[in-house]
Amino acid sequence: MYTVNFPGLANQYRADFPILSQNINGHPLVYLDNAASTQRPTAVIEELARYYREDHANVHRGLHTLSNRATALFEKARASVARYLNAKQAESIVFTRGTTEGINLVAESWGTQNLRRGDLVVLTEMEHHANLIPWQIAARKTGAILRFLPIQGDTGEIEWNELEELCRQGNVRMIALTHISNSLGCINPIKYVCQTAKKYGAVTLIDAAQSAGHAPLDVEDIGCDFLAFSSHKSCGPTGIGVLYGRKELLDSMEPYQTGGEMIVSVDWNEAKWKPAPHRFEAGTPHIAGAVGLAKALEYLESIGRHRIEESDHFFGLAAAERLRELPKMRLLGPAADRAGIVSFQLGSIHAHDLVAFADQYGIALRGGHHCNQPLMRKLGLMSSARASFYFYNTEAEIDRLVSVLRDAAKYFGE
Ligand code: ALA
Repeated sequence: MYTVNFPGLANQYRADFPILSQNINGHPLVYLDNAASTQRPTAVIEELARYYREDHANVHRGLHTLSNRATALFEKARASVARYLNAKQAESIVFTRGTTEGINLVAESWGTQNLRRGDLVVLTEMEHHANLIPWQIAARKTGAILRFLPIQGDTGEIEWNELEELCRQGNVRMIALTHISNSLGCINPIKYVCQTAKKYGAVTLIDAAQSAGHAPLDVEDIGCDFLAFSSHKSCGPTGIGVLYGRKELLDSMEPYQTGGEMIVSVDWNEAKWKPAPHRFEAGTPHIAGAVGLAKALEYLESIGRHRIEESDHFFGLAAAERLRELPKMRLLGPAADRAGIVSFQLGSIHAHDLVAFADQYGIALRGGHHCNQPLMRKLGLMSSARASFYFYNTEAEIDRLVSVLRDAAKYFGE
């Protein structure tokens, strides 16, 4: 039926997600809001409970057995994340609250220390607010200038050779971009961007919020300086995320927050910081979150990230193919190489109305500007509706989505 084949991971793994087997508003739940947050498998839910039941104490402080056990688990989680990203050292992994905090940390600490008046920070027009506003603030504080690689209409494609042009012309110090766009579903050529940046001595930051739980990521191969992602979009707990940074860069940066456990020594008027990652982890961290995240990454690896990537590819293409059948459908994002994220505008129906209509039939979509206000404005939209898929979704759920949207079009007179 489709030009791509259903990889069928749901047959094997859907049962691992207890939340999916419920009715919403009298209909079986069709969860298509995975770009906002994925669901958790039983293995992660149970690991969190087990940690609190058996191993919890504060980390890096106590000398007692429980504290040592919690510390060992927390540091083991760091090592697991490093392995997952193929980082050379566990010390390159900073635990944060999520992608947003990771990018804020870099923009504030690296940015305000290194950017000078007239330096360029290059972003794309499809950045999430979390990879835009921190740079606006860093630019305001330092006199640096933001430049945006433009997208080409609804497909979101970018002329990547413009990056090299920019690098040739100006003093580009930082290139920060998303790997997978949360609203367009484009997959950006991050390795090419990092290679170009290196040629011109620019530092790179990858927003991997939409890719870390969906595709293989190898920071050595990509060649990035920083990469941030969130656990809750990768089957792990909320409230925890990861910032990968090249160790020498992290060690050259001032702390983002200060307080307990990030210091070597403190006097009344001054303090000395620990090396990275601990200088960036002031206060009691989200220990259970780190333990749960390690379990989530183990779970994803047991499925195979290539298989998840292939599954996303199927859903992105198949959903786009089917949605195109609907009259007055305006689809956003690229035609071919796309992730499992499909945003659209159906006639003149407001995205919020569409989401509310779909919810009555148990379908969870997102509608709004997706934290991409300037992008939506450029596309001439106030908002869009978005279906975002994961490996536990089924082909039948695409059918259900299309059928409910058909009914919505009738209901709203389109
Ligand atoms: N960044 C998340 C999304 O795109 C919340 O929905």
